[in-house]
Amino acid sequence: MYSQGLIGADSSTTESEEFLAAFQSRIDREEKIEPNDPMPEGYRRTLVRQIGQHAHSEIVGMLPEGNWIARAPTLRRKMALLAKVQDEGGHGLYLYSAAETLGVSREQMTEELLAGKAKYSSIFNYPTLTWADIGAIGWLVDGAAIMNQIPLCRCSFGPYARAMIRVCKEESFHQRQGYEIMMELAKGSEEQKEMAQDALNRWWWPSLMMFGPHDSDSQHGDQSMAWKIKRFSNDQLREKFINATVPQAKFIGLSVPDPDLQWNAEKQGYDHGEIDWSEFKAVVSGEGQMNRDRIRDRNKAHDDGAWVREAALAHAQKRANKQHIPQEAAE
Ligand code: FAQ
Repeated sequence: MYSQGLIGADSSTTESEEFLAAFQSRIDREEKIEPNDPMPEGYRRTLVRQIGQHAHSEIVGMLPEGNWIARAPTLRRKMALLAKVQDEGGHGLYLYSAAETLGVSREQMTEELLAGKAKYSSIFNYPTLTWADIGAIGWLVDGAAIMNQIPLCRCSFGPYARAMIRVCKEESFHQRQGYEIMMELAKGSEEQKEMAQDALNRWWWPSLMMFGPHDSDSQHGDQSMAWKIKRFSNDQLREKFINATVPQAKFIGLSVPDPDLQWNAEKQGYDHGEIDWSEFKAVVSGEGQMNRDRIRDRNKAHDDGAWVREAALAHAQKRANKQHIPQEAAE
């Protein structure tokens, strides 16, 4: 999805087998790869793609929840949500910084996002219709994000792995605040319980889509696993998420909207129904309910923030000039 210019030309054909084997043995020895280390072009491109998409997801992911800050039901809920949305912005910035170590600039990545050319997680193209959606996002979306990101703390690329350690600590708080909202609603009035169930009904399947296509359809999965960028496949992580989350729903008296869901004692996990992959494909290709709104709102936020960037730049230039004068005088 990224333009060729951003990811870089594919020069993998010029890499010798010896070079590729030496790189693979570093990976196999669990050595961390750092930005200035020699690396196959395909490895660099995979990371720019994945980290860039991940960073954009964090930034676009601020929008559905940001929509509810002014309508949070209590001051405590408002403070928690505000802090969470701010954390997501911070996660985006760590991730853009990690991608920058691979030779792409944050400005380039931002331009791709604003032009609607960059991918970000499908989940953020669904609307947040009620307060219970904020609970469902924290519980399910952050829950799925944690399941996917804990193994990324052991990613072979150092800057991505280190960013993930900090991100995961914050995501755990996000998941708990979401589950707590759902728990309170589920034990509240009939209307509140219905609202919680309705949110679970709408967010369950999109949350399962966050893990990506089935392994058999995953274009990048095998190579990313061999390079130890990914430690588990899309389906393995999705199964882990289902197995962890179904008992949490039961515990608060909500039902998972999947008639085929059944405990399978032999595999010690749940059998479940199939995702609607046509919906997934439509959302990923820009036809989800909120794709256009998200890009429009990001562009507006970017334009509204122009004065902040200009002021920060002017301040930095002024400081640089000040520092420069005594240096010249000293010469
Ligand atoms: N949505 O070959 P694979 C968060 C694309 S968490 C959109 O299997 P891969 C926290 C994929 O990019 C959400 N596109 O790809 C938060 C590829 O397209 P490409 C973000 C998807 O990379 C919580 C194509 O399909 N988390 O933001 C999706 O091996 C609450 C083929 O797929 C991450 O990004 C999808 N769901 O595996 C924030 C985690 N799934 O590039 C605010 C890091 C697949 O060829 C509020 N990323 N695609 O055009 C990953 O772990 C991986 O990139 C996967 C996909 C697992 C997402």
